[in-house]
Amino acid sequence: MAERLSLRTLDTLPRRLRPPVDPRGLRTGVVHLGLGAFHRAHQAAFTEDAIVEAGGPWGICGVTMRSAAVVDRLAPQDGLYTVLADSGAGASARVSGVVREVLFAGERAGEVLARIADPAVHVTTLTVTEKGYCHDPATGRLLRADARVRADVARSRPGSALGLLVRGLQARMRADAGPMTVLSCDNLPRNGATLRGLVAEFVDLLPAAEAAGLQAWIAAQVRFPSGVVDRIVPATTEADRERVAALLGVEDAGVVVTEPFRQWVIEDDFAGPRPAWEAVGAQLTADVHPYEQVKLRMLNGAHSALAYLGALAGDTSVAAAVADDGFAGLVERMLAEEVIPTLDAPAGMDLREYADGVLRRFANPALRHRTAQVAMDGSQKLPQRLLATIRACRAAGVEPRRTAFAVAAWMRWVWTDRTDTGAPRDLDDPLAPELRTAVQGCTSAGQVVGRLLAVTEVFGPDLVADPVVVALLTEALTLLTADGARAAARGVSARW
Ligand code: CS2
Repeated sequence: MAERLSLRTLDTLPRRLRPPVDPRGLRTGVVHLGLGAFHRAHQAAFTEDAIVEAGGPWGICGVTMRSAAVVDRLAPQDGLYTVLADSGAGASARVSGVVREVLFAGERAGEVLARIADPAVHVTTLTVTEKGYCHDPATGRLLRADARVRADVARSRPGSALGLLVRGLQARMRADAGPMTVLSCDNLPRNGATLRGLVAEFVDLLPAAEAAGLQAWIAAQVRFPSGVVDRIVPATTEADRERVAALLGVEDAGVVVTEPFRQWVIEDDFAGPRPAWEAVGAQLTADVHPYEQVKLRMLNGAHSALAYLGALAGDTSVAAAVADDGFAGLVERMLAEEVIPTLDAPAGMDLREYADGVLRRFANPALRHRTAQVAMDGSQKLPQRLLATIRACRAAGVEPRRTAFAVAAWMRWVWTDRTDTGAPRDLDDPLAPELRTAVQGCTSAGQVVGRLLAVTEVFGPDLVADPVVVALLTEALTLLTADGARAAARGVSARW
């Protein structure tokens, strides 16, 4: 077994691969909840670059939420890991040293709370995925009956992101440790305001005396800016780890592979000090909303469309799905004719160019982003990615045919238990039991559309009442079922 990447082996690495900031002297100023690959390739990379530009004690205490796996990978490496950015035409690698502590909330919640209450920490960031917010995706409200919420309201050593945040902020209030910025980095609409609302709803569930003081303290001391994050970061594979080991000369169990592109737009609403992210390409702005709609409806909407269509057709990667002319044509026209006309372009942004860029990025052959990974948790993703476009088109009196086709592909994914090529499909979704029950025994596309549209956590109350939407979905699902995704998409691309 080769040696492992760590502070001890750091000086054996080729100089150009070493972290640009000496991790040994770096103090912690940020707590991050959800230490997955995305955080390591995105906010952590921005933060390390910001330290190079402007200094600051902005080491990160990374917290994993659902399992100890990432801690097991990173703790023996003193938090070090490699970011390999690959455009498909060329790659560059660098070891990052900005993550200075790693904690598994399931075992060390007390330390996480202490960190959030530490006066040296000024920012808490989150990437806990859509389902990590314990909210109703259609309304953004807290799922008060959710088992994670109920358990965490009752205990002082919580396990959910909301529980950790609320108890951490409570500890901070008690320690009189000063203001805090809580910055969501998940693909949710109005993520800052949504998180602020969820925290407030959670606090309301605490005993009255605790809730009153805490609610007022949070309102006065904590800011929840919204943010838009973008970088494609697929799950790391064994082949990626082998590739990086060959570069480093030591093993790295924490490798992340990504694209060169990265974007971060942040609402300029901080409670106190922060890393100089704007010095390294992040954009600070008064209103992120237009950027957010572009990102969620264009990039993520197209991603989900390709993921369901591709997964149904047996394309295991997004790059393979976008190489299919029928799928690419459908998604291109969805963006051009249904999504872009309903968006307000942020100043200086050309949405046609953005659409081309998105499809080019999806085609990156180096990423091998699995369609099944993007297809996961559709119930939490559909509202902001695809249904928002359907609503905007309907409000403008337009028929959102292609967006409905993408939603029908999700419905097909839920309904069938085999892909078009006969492989079993795995419905990986927090609402899987409800969705399976909804489509049980259905024998026609029309029935499936009716049953799934009635799942209000996803579709709200309005879409089922719109006969145009029902008809478009039924037509698309009928085609997808009869012809399979590939032939159906090819057919409609030629006809519509
Ligand atoms: C993807 C996103 O998994 C998914 O649902 O659409 O993670 C996507 O790769 C990122 O938002 C890109 O910024």
